[in-house]
Amino acid sequence: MQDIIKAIEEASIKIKELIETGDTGKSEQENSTGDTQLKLDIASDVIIEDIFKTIPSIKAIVSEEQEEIVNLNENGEYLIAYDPLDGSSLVDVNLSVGSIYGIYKDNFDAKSIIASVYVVFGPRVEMVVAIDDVKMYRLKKGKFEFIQTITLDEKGKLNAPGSRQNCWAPFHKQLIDDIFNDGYRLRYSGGMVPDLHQILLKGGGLFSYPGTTDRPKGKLRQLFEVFPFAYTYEKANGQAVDGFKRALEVETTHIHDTTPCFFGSNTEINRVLEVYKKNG
Ligand code: AFP
Repeated sequence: MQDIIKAIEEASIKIKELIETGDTGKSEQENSTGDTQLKLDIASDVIIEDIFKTIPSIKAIVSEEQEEIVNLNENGEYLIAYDPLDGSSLVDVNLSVGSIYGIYKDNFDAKSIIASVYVVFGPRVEMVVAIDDVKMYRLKKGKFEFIQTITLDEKGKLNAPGSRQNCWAPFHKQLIDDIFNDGYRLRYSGGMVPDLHQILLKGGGLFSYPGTTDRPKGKLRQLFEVFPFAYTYEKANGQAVDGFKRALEVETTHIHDTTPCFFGSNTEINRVLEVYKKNG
């Protein structure tokens, strides 16, 4: 596993350079769900794949930017699903973005995830590794240095409500309004990595990207985005659900499946479950 963490560190240093100097323009290509790929998406994907190809313990990889699974080493032990540069559309407006990695054993599905890593590219570059607990490292003079172990409080103060509000179910709108009426602060950048990182570091709150009338299955991808952060939030004493059950109990039928998702500290997630079970 340490060879994979080292590989992610190496890729992240190169992606930092790419973000600072690379072309933020659109490419001619589209990804599997018809989104026009940014040149940064493709370039960061190439950086990661080229490095992972040199790691014998990696059996296969799948990227949010690619259609199919890429088999690497028959005798490899681990499967990795990753989002090379999530929120890449925010780079040209100079907002924080990130890379997300889910490390799986035997299958690409929720119950097979055994570790998760995400990297935030913001004013500083920070990597958060979740295996048995959740540890944060910061890039300093070309090296990732341990900073702290992260644990969520029971209750938070931040609310990050995603998706199109005019497509929300009335009971979801009521839930989000009630949470703001209880004094929670709005913190939503449009990049799930910095948004979920902030809630983790500030001790708690709620990030939500529900199913909506325009996207009943949500927008965020199970294997590349939701399951890795669900693993991290659970290891940090928080929760991640789809509104009705643990996100890590969601079934995957296609590698690019999406799911509604809610991440947060226990108080807020229990509130979501209560409202969704009553209304959903
Ligand atoms: P992009 O990668 O297309 O910028 O989307 C970012 C993202 O996947 C995730 O990081 C955000 O939380 C979410 O989508 C933002 O979606 P909305 O723009 O619908 O709020």
